[in-house]
Amino acid sequence: MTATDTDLICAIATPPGEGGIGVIRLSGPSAKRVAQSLISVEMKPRRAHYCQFTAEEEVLDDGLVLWFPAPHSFTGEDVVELQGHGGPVVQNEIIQVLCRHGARLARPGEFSERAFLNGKIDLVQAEAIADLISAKSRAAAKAAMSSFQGVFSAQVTALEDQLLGLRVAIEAAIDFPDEDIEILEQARVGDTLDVLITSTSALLVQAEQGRKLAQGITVALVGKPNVGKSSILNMLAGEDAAIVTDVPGTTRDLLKVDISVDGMPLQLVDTAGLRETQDTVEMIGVQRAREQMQRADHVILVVTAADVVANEAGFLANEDFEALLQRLALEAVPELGEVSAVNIHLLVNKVDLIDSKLRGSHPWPATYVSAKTGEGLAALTKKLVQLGSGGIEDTVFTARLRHVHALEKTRELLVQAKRGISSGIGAELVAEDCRMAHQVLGQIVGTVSPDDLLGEIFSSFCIGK
Ligand SMILES: Nc1nc2c(ncn2[C@@H]2O[C@H](COP(=O)(O)OP(=O)(O)OP(=O)(O)O)[C@@H](O)[C@H]2O)c(=O)[nH]1
Ligand SMILES: [Mg+2]
Repeated sequence: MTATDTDLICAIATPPGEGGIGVIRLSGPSAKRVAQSLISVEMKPRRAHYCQFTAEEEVLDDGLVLWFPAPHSFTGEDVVELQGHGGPVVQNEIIQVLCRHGARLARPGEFSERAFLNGKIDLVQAEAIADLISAKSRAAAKAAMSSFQGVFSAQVTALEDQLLGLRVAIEAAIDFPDEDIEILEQARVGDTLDVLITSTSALLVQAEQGRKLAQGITVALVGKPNVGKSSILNMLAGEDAAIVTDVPGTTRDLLKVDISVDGMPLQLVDTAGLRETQDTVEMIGVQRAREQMQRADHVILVVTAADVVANEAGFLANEDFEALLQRLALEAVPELGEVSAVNIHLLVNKVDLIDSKLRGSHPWPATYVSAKTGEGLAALTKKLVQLGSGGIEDTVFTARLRHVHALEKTRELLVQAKRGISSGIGAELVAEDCRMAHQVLGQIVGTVSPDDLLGEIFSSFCIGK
């Protein structure tokens, strides 16, 4: 699609249902002419006119009409807003009249897509609008506003500029093919690459935080069958979302539940208990649980108090916590290899089943709960808030997974280019890595944006935005 594909689109821009005011938006070259067919006042640019909206001499509604002539509008096209009463029947009737006069219903996000195609905003800013609308906390709304104002885009663009400068230096070196590597060295290409790799890594850390803030983190509950994973999910969700029975292997599939802790969006994922099984369905469930363990932002490894209480003396004292965590995690997912204790947290459930005098001494930084009695729920909630808000106070802007992936790929290509220089592979290959890095980076703000990428981004928007 190009910016010239501009037929007239219309949509109800306010939320569905009844409201004091309902806004209908029109965008396209014929917006003014088509809107004019409903009203008798002659619209002036950027002025609010109070008038009646009529069709075939019948008054449908009354309210304000505003005309924003191109290019000074949200989409960069002629835009008209009809601000009438917020009733679904009356608004749909007006939409039908507009469609009879040549408008068509906008697809989700089509107004923002046009704003992007007409150069009013870049892709990151367009996504920030959607993030601002769906923000679940004040911190998320504030960070989305920063992205909309271009804070993230400016940093990406600065990287793009540096990368462009580097590519120019490399291409210049290629003009002297006999001595290209020496010339790359002279042009200090390696040093510039180091700087770029460091800046990309720093931006990646910020983008990852921004993603967690905007989209919430994913926390997977994993462990052996019957340890109480589903019971814990139900306790946190405040409803019986998952089936709980005393039969090991009850949960077969992933169950995702969105919860909010202290205003922080968080997705909990219940998983099938990990064990060797011949049951085909359970086997697939166990495989999914293992995949989820690698994909989630944080993993809560659930064990029962009985697993960690050795004897009357209390909790296993002779096993170092880190070692215990490694052992349990490796039992769960052998292919994980060395695990990062940062992302795996131990939850000891069923503490109600052990002698109360043993409960006081908790030797490890684990969370101790009973899904049956609710003991330890406050500590678990506190733990989740801690996981969800890790570093959030430093989060400057919102970002999305696709931005994070693009930055990771960019860094990978830059590292590859740097290795290429060190091993003397030839300037052409270094140039190619840098070209690809530049292209991947360009996808973030939309300097390079294949149509399918745009379709994917804008289809997640609400109608009328
Ligand atoms: N006494 C006690 N029983 C519990 C507790 N949590 C769960 N249970 C019981 O343990 C059994 C298994 O609970 P689930 O929540 O289904 O366990 P799960 O880990 O999801 O099991 P799978 O889905 O089979 O992997 C049920 O009978 C629960 O009622 C607890 O804190 N204390
Ligand atoms: Mg279960």
